[in-house]
Amino acid sequence: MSRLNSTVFGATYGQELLCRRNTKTSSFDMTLSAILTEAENAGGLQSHQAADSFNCKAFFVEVGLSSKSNVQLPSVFGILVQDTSGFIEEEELKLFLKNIRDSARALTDVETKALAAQADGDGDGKIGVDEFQALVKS
Ligand SMILES: [Ca+2]
Repeated sequence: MSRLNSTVFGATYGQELLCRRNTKTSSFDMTLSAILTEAENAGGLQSHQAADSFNCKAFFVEVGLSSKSNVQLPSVFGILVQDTSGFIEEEELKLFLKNIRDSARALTDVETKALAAQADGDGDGKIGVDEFQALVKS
């Protein structure tokens, strides 16, 4: 089972990286819109517009991520990872909302730290795909 999961993840993630090399912004939008509806996307972002209003559990529910499958979530994770590290690092967490929609704001330092603390289950300073899925589903 875990072998199957990692194969699915590897394929999805590799595909995502390939897309990025071509048309950065449009491939993000295309991938995300295949997973989140426009209404989910807009609704979740709108209620977290004010600085320091970000609540990750509420956000994941509003934006519809908490109801996505364990096959879809690694694709979302791939969009949030800005480099080829395979992990979301603190600087990337800051841009979490912006990666979902360009016009959204960056998280404040306080929000970024709070999100990192919640998401980083093993405390190594970065968020792996398993930690991301656990956070979204928590
Ligand atoms: Ca970690």
